[in-house]
Amino acid sequence: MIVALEGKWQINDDEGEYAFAGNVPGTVQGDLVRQELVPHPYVGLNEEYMRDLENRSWTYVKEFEMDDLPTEENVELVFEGVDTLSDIRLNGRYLGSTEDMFLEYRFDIKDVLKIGKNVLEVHIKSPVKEARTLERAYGQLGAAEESIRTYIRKAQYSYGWDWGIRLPTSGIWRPVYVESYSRARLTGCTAYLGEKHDRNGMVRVSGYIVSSAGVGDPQNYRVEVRVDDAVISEFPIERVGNGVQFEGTFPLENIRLWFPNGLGEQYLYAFEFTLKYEGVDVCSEKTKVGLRTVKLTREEDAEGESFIFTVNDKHVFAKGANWIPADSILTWIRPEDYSRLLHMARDANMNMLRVWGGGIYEDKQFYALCDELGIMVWQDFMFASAEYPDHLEWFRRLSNEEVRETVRKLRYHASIVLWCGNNENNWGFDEWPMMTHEVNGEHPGNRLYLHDFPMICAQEDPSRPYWPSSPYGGDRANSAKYGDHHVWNVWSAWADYRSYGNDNGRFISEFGFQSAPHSRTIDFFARKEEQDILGRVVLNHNKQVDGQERILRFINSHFGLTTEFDAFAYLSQLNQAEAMKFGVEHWRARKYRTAGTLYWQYNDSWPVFSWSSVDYFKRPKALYYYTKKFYADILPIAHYERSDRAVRVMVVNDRYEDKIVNMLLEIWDTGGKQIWEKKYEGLQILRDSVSTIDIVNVDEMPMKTLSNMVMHVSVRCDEQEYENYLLFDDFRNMHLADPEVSYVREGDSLVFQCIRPAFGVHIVTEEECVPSDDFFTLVPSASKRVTCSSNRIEVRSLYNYLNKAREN
Ligand code: BMA
Repeated sequence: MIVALEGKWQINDDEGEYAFAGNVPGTVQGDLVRQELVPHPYVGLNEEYMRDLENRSWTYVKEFEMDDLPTEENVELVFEGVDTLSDIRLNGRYLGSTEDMFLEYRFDIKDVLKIGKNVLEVHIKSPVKEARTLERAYGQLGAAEESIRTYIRKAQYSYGWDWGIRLPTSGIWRPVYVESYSRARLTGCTAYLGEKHDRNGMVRVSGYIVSSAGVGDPQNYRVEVRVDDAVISEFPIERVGNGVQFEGTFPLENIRLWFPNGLGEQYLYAFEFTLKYEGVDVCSEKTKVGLRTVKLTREEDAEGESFIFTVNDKHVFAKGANWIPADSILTWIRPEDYSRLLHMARDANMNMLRVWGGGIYEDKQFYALCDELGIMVWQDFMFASAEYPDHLEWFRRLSNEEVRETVRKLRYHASIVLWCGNNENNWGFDEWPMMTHEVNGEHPGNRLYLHDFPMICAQEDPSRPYWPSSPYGGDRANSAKYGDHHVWNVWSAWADYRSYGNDNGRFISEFGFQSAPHSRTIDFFARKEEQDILGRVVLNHNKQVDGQERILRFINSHFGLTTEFDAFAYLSQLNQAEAMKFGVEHWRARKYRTAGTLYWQYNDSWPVFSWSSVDYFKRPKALYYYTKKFYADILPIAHYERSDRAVRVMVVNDRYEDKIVNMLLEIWDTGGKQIWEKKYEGLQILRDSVSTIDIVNVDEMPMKTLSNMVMHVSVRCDEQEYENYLLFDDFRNMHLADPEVSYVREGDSLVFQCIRPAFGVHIVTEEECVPSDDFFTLVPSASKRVTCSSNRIEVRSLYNYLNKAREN
């Protein structure tokens, strides 16, 4: 039986200044904002009002009535997540404390619960004061951003990040309830594919049996497993170490495998695990499980060592991005937010997201959706860009407990393809000046990533690989020759995106470029008069030191000087999209020598100028639309090799099928004249590879200068058009003429055409609406169909914005 304790709780701070009824699940900060007791921290400069709250401690009180007491022998109070350090009392009796926001806490309350009124009290300590005290006691460790964060097992980004507001929340962020049950319950049930031959294979199952009253003699229990409603078998349970568990193996025929998006279906078997005591059902757990195998293929080769995800014995080029928490106030994330963001990722042809180590282990709904949508998850453990005090026994124990529980809880998800020890800590040990401490000859934290976590993963979950860090591999963690690689010379170290062309990393797990959010999102946090590139409000909404300065620097290199705000915002997005396109094309053309690109970052946690492709309100930026194209499974690429004065025309085919395609290659000048064209018919592009179609020498073309030319490639495959384009110079050096873009409406579609080549064609809609394409390129020979629900639109392109930028 479950007694939910959600809903309104009474909340007070220790100083007696605040007293209000707040929500559970919820946070103090979230409630105060929603009740307008403090100004919205995402607007203007209001972030600073949050500072006072982070130093306070709070008491959450819930009174609840029990008409009867549960009759079962186990009566537990369950907290699925407390944020973060708390002492818990029921009816005046101290039950215990919480010290990790990612852990579930259970307390035996069989003897504490009463008939009639019960009073539950959770005293939550300031995460800042406590962390400061620990830092004072044990010393400051090297860390990006706020260093005190390393002492507390709380989402690391909440203390502020280079895209994140400082908002260390306090609250009860996941459900709370009383759970009573007889005998025992099941937890961590999982199934995965062992050996496989053709369509048949061995399925392995396992899980734990737990009980606060004691499990008793395991011999009396069995676990029955059903798959898609058919009883498969019953398995005995036994004591192993200090756990009671079941394990079993059974053959399954005609297996429908789970595949990543683009490579096949995402079949999910309905598993049901039923615990039986002397033949009688005790409880059951239902889970949907995709069956697949996954390994990391790492083989020595001429460039170093490969780093390829291999799913069901097929190599997969990982196309995706890095995921951060979808809100800085976690309890504001609704199921529909996860659904929308993950569907958008799938629709942009992504097949992988990396859940980054400075955030959270996401909600179960996140992983369930990734299973359904075929989005592979690279799952970091929550340690990021810092040294961690694993020399303190309590910290090491807590970190291990957190990782063990997380692995048990999430391991049945087919979508998770990798456990990864941390974000950037090992890179920091090797190269960051602030991360040079050593304790007993070891970097703080390293025993966790190199010793403890791999051992826990091997014990709990043989169904996927473990990797110590991102980036990792070789004698330097951020080596380009081994393992995965973060590319931050571009952007962070001020290099231009063309430098991606010199990076031959084996798997690019981070690279990125900043931009403005959608204009409606800017309107949310800045009044029109505050919309100034270097104004205070705008600067407070770009958390990277010199973030705006970089945006300006790169706009200047590619588009020319810009001070007008709207043009700046638009150009920042187009620049970001062009930058990611340039990198992805370079790395996809190296298919499997580079085996994946995860750009930084997919989403935002508040309205901000950042590296994201979809902003906080889930409004797509130019990059989102570019992503759909540069991650398509058929990608034509025209690459200009300056030294050879030749264009190499290639087609990447990620499908596991050979294809026969037609291709059209054209060169247009920006004045609207077609300079050249070549048609290719019946071209064969081989499965899972990159085919070079042609090498075109530009000196053989009938044109005097390359500067004002655009090469347009279009490939027709299975009735679908895949397009791309190549410029020979930066926009700032080109003479753009008015493209005269026009459109006609056909039903709910708009069909666009132009007289002269048009770049970054942008549909500005009066009503909120997400068109199916935006920021696209047009040439006079092609038209473009876009679905768009808004009737009142204005169409602009780069030409208009550049004029605006220059007039100013
Ligand atoms: C990487 C990430 C984050 C950071 C991003 C942008 O280093 O792991 O720490 O937000 O770059 O600087």
